[in-house]
Amino acid sequence: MRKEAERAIALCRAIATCSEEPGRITRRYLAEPVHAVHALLRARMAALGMSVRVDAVGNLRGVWMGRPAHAKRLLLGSHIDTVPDAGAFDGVLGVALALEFVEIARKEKLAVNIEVVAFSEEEGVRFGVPFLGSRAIAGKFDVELLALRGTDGVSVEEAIRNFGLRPEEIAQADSHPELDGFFEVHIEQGPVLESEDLSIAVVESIVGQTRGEMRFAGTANHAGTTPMRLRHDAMTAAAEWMLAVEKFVIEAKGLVATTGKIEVEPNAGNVIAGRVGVTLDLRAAQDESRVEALKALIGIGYEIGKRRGVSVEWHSKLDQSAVPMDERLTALLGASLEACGYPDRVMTSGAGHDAMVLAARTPTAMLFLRSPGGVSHHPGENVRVEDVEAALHVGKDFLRRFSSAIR
Ligand code: HGY
Ligand code: MN
Ligand code: MN
Repeated sequence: MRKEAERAIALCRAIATCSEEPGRITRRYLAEPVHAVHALLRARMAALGMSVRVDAVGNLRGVWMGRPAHAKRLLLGSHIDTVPDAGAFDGVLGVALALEFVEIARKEKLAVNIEVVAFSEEEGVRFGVPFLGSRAIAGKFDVELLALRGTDGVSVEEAIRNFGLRPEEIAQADSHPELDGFFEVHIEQGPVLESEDLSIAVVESIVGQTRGEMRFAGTANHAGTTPMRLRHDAMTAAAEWMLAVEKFVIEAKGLVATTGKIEVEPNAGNVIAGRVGVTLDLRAAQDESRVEALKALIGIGYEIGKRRGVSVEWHSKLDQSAVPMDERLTALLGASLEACGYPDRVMTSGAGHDAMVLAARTPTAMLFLRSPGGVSHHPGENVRVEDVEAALHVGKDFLRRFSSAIR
């Protein structure tokens, strides 16, 4: 499988050149370079004899009906949007491998029909809310999302129309109950597999996540004439809260929290900050501890605000429960690891994935590949060709088991 593995990595590297920013990989939801990504994937899908369409939220979808319509239908794929200054493999590798699995299904004449999806939006970078692509396929796209606006003032609806799509057709993106399963292959994006010198692992569950913004409103004023004791500085209130978040979460165990983005008004060096917005990304395997921690962190924000004469408001953007993968499908995947001679390592995903949305619609399983250096959401993100080969061997065995398992 070395040739197929190298071909999948080459496709990821080719897609990495499609970026909004020269010299680094940034590809947000329905940005202009996504058209070039679709062109690369369409060419590969056409060569595989797949029928291809782009649905109303921008998911590129290729269907290989290699078997009679009554045969089982498996959805494969991952996302093609990225964070700013990303690596070449987060999401994209899952799409490249999905296309290799179609090639394998054709050669092996497997009794399974396959739909490959390149999800249009998983990261939530452009509009602050993730999983827009997979929500539509899972029939969970809330039309209120169309009104969300990015920092450039463009709404989701306008972004969809600007890309040449029609938001009124979103309901047709729904996969309906035809699906018999969804299988996503993804890099681990963390240090676990590398620390154990393992190529691959089965994902048993995906942690829950809260995303939102804590907004601090103080009093903008002159940096030189305003005595320290008379200030209501939104920036130092936010800074105190960010450090309090870090301290709380380190002591709480089982949680991770990130305050990764800050917006300041008027954002000038000689003006005391009047307004500051800080994002919070809070995750835990147990939903209860995440919800409890969020309550405590909001309370700490209010206490800091009261003491500093700064008003504080929490704005929630996502409250995603932890999601277990499908037991039966995951057992099949575990059997494939064993059959291919790989240790049956099972783990929880600290990263969110489209699989957590599709799991509400169809039995879902995920396979992880080692992340060399444990690096992701960074240009240093990489994969080892032998780990990609391992994923292809195991995926091929999994396809065989899936297509022959009774419905
Ligand atoms: O942020 C995440 O968990 C994923 O990489 N979208
Ligand atoms: Mn990501
Ligand atoms: Mn991802």
